[in-house]
Amino acid sequence: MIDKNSPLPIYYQIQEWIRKKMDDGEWEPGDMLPSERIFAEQFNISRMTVRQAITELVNEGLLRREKGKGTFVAEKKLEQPLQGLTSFTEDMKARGFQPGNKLYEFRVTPPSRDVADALNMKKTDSVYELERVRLADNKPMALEMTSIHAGVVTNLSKDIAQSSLYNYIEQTLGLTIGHASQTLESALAGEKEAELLQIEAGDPILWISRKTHLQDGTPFEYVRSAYRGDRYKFSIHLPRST
Ligand code: 16G
Repeated sequence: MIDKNSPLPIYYQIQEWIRKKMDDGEWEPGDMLPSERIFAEQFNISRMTVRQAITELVNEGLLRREKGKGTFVAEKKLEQPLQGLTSFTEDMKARGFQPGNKLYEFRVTPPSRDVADALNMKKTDSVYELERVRLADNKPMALEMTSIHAGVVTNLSKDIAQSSLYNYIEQTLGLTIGHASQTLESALAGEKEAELLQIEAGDPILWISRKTHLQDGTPFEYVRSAYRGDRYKFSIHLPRST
């Protein structure tokens, strides 16, 4: 399988061999790879070469290393379209995952200056501040820090924050969610994001900030969400504009 006379570098041939095992479904997400030693013996090559091949696939996100355990086939990333104003609960259900929430923070406070600016609020108004880790089939996908205008979205409770906010706004309060604007920024997880998302500090994350309005234009939500870089890729449809 490894051709030492080939112009293709050996580490690259190992990578192609691993990719094929994954494409053929022989190795599935969660499966543990043989150790570097076994690989090296099997192909009669150095462990350094094996490590180089594997490290690149880890960097690509196809494999993941767990300290003290080994190297595993990574979960497939979830593809999230960027157009369309949907909620986390809707997105997960549409994919057949069980949506979940871990609520870390729930409080009512005066708005910070940023939030007051974003939501056109006065200093004397109140916001609900929620900190939630969003789960799919019990696995952490994103950390959301949400500020909700308490004068617009009324009577929010911990129970509601533990299920779907948008469902409450639309079905219970009878309000119509209209449009949102978002920005995306790549970053590395700090200690807090790492702990809550069950990743390592320094792992890649994507910050998405969303400001959401009701149909009549009233802004009601300002959210900052950290998405796990190993769980998400984002797609967008681009009609040609002239
Ligand atoms: C999404 C939205 C977030 C919204 C939440 C409501 C982004 C970046 N964020 O996660 O703004 O608050 O859905 O979800 O898309 P829920 O109805 O399940 O609580």
